[in-house]
Amino acid sequence: MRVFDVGFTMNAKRGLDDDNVESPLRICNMEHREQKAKICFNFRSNLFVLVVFAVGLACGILIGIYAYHGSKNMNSYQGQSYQGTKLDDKIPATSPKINIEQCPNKNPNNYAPYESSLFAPLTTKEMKEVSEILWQRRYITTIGQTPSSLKESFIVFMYLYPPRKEDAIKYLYHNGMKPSRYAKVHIQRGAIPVPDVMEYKVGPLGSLPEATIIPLTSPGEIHFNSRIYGMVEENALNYILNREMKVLETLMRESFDGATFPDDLYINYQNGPPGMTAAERETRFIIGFRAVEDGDVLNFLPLSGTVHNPGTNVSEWYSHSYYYLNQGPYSTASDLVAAYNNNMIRKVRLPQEYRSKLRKNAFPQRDHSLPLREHADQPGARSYMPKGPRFSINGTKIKWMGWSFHISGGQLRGPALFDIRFKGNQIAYELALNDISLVYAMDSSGHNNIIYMDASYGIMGGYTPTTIFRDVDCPSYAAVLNTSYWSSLYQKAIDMKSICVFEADGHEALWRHFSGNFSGGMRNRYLVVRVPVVVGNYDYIFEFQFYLDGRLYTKGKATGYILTSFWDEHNPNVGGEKARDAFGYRVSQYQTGPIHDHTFGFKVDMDVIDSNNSFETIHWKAGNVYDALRTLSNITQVPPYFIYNETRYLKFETMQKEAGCRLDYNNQKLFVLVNENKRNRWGVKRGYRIVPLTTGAQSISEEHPAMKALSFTKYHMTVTKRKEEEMYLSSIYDINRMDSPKGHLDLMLDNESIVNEDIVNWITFGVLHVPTSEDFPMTPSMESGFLLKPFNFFDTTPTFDMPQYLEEHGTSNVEHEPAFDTCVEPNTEY
Ligand SMILES: *[C@@H]1O[C@H](CO)[C@@H](O)[C@H](O)[C@H]1NC(C)=O
Ligand SMILES: *[C@@H]1O[C@H](CO)[C@@H](O)[C@H](O)[C@H]1NC(C)=O
Ligand SMILES: *[C@@H]1O[C@H](CO)[C@@H](O)[C@H](O)[C@H]1NC(C)=O
Ligand SMILES: *[C@@H]1O[C@H](CO)[C@@H](O)[C@H](O)[C@H]1NC(C)=O
Ligand SMILES: *[C@@H]1O[C@H](CO)[C@@H](O)[C@H](O)[C@H]1NC(C)=O
Ligand SMILES: *[C@@H]1O[C@H](CO)[C@@H](O)[C@H](O)[C@H]1NC(C)=O
Ligand SMILES: *[C@@H]1O[C@H](CO)[C@@H](O)[C@H](O)[C@H]1NC(C)=O
Ligand SMILES: *[C@@H]1O[C@H](CO)[C@@H](O)[C@H](O)[C@H]1NC(C)=O
Ligand SMILES: [Cu+2]
Repeated sequence: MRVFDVGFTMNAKRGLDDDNVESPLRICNMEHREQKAKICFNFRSNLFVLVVFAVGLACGILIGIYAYHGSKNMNSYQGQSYQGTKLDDKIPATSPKINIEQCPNKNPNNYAPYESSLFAPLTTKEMKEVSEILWQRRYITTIGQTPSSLKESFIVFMYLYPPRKEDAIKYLYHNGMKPSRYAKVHIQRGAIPVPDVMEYKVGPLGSLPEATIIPLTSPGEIHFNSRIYGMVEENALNYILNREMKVLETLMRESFDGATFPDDLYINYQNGPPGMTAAERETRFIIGFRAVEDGDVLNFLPLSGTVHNPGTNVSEWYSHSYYYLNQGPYSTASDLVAAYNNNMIRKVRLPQEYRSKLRKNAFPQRDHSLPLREHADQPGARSYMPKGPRFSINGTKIKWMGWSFHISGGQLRGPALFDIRFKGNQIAYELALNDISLVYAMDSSGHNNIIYMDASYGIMGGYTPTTIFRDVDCPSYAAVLNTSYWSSLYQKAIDMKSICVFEADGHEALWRHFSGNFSGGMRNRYLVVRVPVVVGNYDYIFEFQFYLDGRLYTKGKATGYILTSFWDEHNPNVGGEKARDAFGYRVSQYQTGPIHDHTFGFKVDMDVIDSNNSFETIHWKAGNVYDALRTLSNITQVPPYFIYNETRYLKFETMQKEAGCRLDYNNQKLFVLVNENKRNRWGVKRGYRIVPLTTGAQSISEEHPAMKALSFTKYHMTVTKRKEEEMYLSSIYDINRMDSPKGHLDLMLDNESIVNEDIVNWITFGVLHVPTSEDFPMTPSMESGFLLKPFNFFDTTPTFDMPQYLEEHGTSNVEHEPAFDTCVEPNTEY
């Protein structure tokens, strides 16, 4: 688990003048440009340069011009005559030099081993160490191989157990000792007489003989039947259902265009929760076409059932509650087949040749029968770094333009950042994704009431590994960090390219002003940490954007395949229009897109300057002037200069006790973390504002059986006093033990004081997803998030320590960004 570099080739230097800007430009502005660009990018020797000099010359100029961000040459590129502006006349001081040199490709990474970082995700090496400790001490029966049955004990998950905050702060700020690294390990213990699931803390890492194994749960506390689904269980379920599939063979062939199991059909088990109590294990399944991939969720069929599968003894498992086209339940597959054969139930016949079209309908490939859009055969706009990266990576510590922070995270909860500082100030100790919940609604026997809590599957690699797609997820000049996850299937750590870091050009002004006396502005550039992950059908993209003015955006985006439900136009619950049902729209020939939400839960442990903070809710009010003034003074008369008796005003409130808050557009509030003991130059308490950018809110009631497990979704923001043991806002087991949840957010709300305390804000945001035909087969990404924004934190606009653009009219007072030579975007590979 290391950081991948941004590529490192020093290329032949080719200086060129910019005399012939216009004509070579036109040469390159043709269909073949892409091909030529490749030749240019691949310059590796002077000989080659000579051979293709002419092509290179034209192309190099083009690339230089194309990428140059001044407006001058962009205008000629557009074929318009160039109209000089004052801006261009002043910056840069020398006219841009066009050459075909590759941009300096300084590596931002110093390759310090992750293990040296306090917060780094657990590395492959460390996971190996942890597994060896556990194997040696016979905590597990499965050693280094795929577990073959639930009767074995094996390691299910493994990730960093972060240091205690107190110890970390001592080390980071007060020359304290460096805290050791520990792993958190989940072990499914099928091999013991009363099977269960245990959690352990293992470490210190790197000290093999001395390492200790500390149980974090007591035996039996996590019921074996609350276990997380995995391949071992799926294989056992398949084993149980294989013989039933034989019973259903004819029914399936007749109904589903000749399809057979397992060649054309597969059994999907991800239809949780598995029962209402911790002791229950009832696994619903539904049949789907294997059209585009093994876990195809776009082509479910109206055939479902349930497997009773508690414990480890597969001989005691059985299937029941079979449904066909929502007709049932039938206790066995044979009962269903009997009803089918006696024509006692309504039947479905998918049209002949239907199966042959499935892949075409669902595979996300360019449709070559459609004409390309105009100019779509030309490459799109690109960015590059003229003098190499302005950020650095040391282990997992990132620094950029006054910001510094550590990247962390793990396979279950996904990405996290620690010790975020801006201009030497503490801003946040931890900013971490904790969970993603989805509550589905649909009219389908196998699928209704599905609830997913994605941390239970593993957000960063546990369930589905991920990789960065170069030039799609991030620009090609991004640096990529690898992280590892523990594969419970193979019982070893697996490395993946999971995080990219780059400076982005926002192509806009961060601020600007034009007046008679001056023109001034600053181009908005920001650092991006982006983490695309995959959880089954959905891909999520998490993103942290660090701005020059101290703002920090956190975003969650959802894309990928929607989960569909079978469209049955003769379903009596479908209305007359035959185009939608109560739970969504028909989106394809035999598919509906059932409604659901994607709700992201983050832990945001801000430390505004230090950890003694208070939470202010500032009410954005409107009312009469008298009431407004009375909020802070004792006036008895409204002053005469108010020309209206109604005004807006602020009402300041310091939240005293732990509580959850919901956004309410009719009673708007600002949420601000302040440090009561630190004031800015103007006497105002220094703070950071939390701005939710959400569009979703929980609508299901507190009585819903899953609402305890999902209690973080009740609020947009929950404020609690920080406690080491209140690590996450949900427990990965709670959705599998809805009657006895043990680790959800509501349990933290015990009325403690949050004034001048170390406070955690649990922030919930998300999107309500009503899939439409545009989401089939592929959902373009939807986003939501929140913003942390300095709020009287600085004495003045905090960007005047950066180069910027300014021209004081009628004087020689001029400022500009650093000058640069145009260069060719490096051909980075990652
Ligand atoms: C598994 O269940 C079967 C059927 O009830 C029983 O005969 C067998 O003894 C059980 N095996 C174990 C190891 O308990
Ligand atoms: C990288 O971080 C380590 C501490 O983890 C520190 O000792 C080292 O000096 C750092 N290197 C650079 C180049 O900053
Ligand atoms: C990152 O992970 C990828 C995928 O496993 C691997 O091919 C690559 O070598 C890793 N890179 C580093 C620097 O470890
Ligand atoms: C603004 O510019 C005008 C015209 O150049 C000049 O007369 C005036 O003094 C300037 N004002 C200030 C405040 O600099
Ligand atoms: C926080 O406040 C407590 C008591 O009010 C005080 O003892 C402690 O030193 C403060 N911590 C910081 C970092 O200021
Ligand atoms: C308002 O009046 C009360 C009683 O007269 C007094 O105690 C208090 O200090 C006054 N508050 C302000 C803000 O003037
Ligand atoms: C403004 O409204 C308040 C509340 O309705 C009322 O008491 C007050 O007399 C009004 N003042 C004026 C100047 O109308
Ligand atoms: C919280 O504490 C206050 C007093 O500090 C008390 O009035 C209130 O009932 C308590 N609420 C709960 C839910 O315990
Ligand atoms: Cu969705």
